[in-house]
Formats: sequence, structure tokens, C-alpha cells
Amino acid sequence: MHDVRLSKKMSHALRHAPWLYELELDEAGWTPVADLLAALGVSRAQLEDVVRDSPKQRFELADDRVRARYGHSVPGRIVRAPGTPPAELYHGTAESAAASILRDGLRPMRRQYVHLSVTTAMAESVGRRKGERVLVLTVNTPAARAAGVEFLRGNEIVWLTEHVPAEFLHG
Ligand code: HQG
Repeated sequence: MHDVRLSKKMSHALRHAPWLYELELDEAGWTPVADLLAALGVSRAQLEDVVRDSPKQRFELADDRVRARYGHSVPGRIVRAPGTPPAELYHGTAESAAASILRDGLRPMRRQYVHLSVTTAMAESVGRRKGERVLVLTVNTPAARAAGVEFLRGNEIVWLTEHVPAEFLHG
């Protein structure tokens, strides 16, 4: 089991409030590992355990830099390269959000990007965080891409995008 408490602190520092830890993120979200270790008072081995064992692949470690792969709310857009996603991606949410989403499409709300899952099972578990009654929406990515919607790869299982208009969603 990885250290959930440390993982949550890392998410807070690398996604939401780096300034509280005296960290600076570059335009792709990277920050020096040494700075994060100093800020959290943990060893490199502890950090590596979390990066390796995080079931959702939340973090990325590259030599002397570390970043969150998704989930950001920091002001200042985290830049990612667009990619080609699977033909279907899924978004799990509370049923109570259905009317609003089917009117306005999927919006990032408090984060920088809308988060999409590669499997319905994963979307269901994401949706369960929001309520008992889960709605899993399917995104038709080829149609959205043809209309100019860009998809950014968070990791193997999470894709990001700025907005999915309702016409590319179905239940
Ligand atoms: C909803 C977790 C009304 C949207 C997960 C969602 C994910 C709308 C909520 C990652 C809407 C935002 C992100 C609209 C979207 N009207 N509601 N037009 N458009 N929404 O938590 O996708 O464990 O910011 O459906 O696994 O739930 O933290 O996004 O319910 O990958 O690593 O607004 O966070 O990962 O909620 O979750 P969130 P999310 P971690």
C-alpha cells in the first residue's frame, strides 16, 4: 500500500497550491524533486514509492523533476501535447449533473481540464466520488476532433480536454 497521506500532500502541492510549499511549477507542471522533498520533509525513496504505486498514475518522475500528470487547478495553464485518444472515452459523474452537462457540455469546473477515462469501469469509480447515482457518458472522440476539440494525454488511463460540447456525448 502506498502512503495515501503523502500522495494527497503531493497532489495538493503539485496540482493546487504549490506556493504554500514554496514550489514553482514550470509551464508543463514540473518542479525540482529536491524542492518537493524539502517542502514535505520526506526522502526520495518515499516519493518514489508513491510515484510507482499510485494506482491512478498520478505523478511522473524524470530524474530531478516531478509533476502531477493531471488534476491541476493552479492558475496558469499546464501545457500538454495533443494526442490521438481511443475512439471512445468515458466520463463518470453524478446523475444530478446530467441536465447541465447535456446543455453546456463537459466543462473543467474548478480544474484546468475536463478529465476522461479510458474504461467505463474507471469512469464509474470516478463518478462514484460525486454521488450514489452515477452517470457514465461516452465521448465520441473522432467526431469531436473533427470539430477541433483537442485531447491531451494525462497518462495511460486519463485524457484531458478543455471542453466537450454536448453533441459529442451520449449516455
Ligand atoms: C462535473 C480524480 C455540471 C463533472 C478522478 C464532475 C479524475 C459539470 C465535476 C480527476 C459540467 C468536476 C477529476 C457541467 C462537468 N455542469 N457539472 N456543464 N461539466 N461537470 O473532481 O472528472 O483521485 O473536478 O462531471 O479520478 O470528477 O484526484 O472532476 O463531476 O481523474 O487523482 O463537474 O480527479 O483523480 O469534478 O475528477 P472534478 P472529475 P484523483
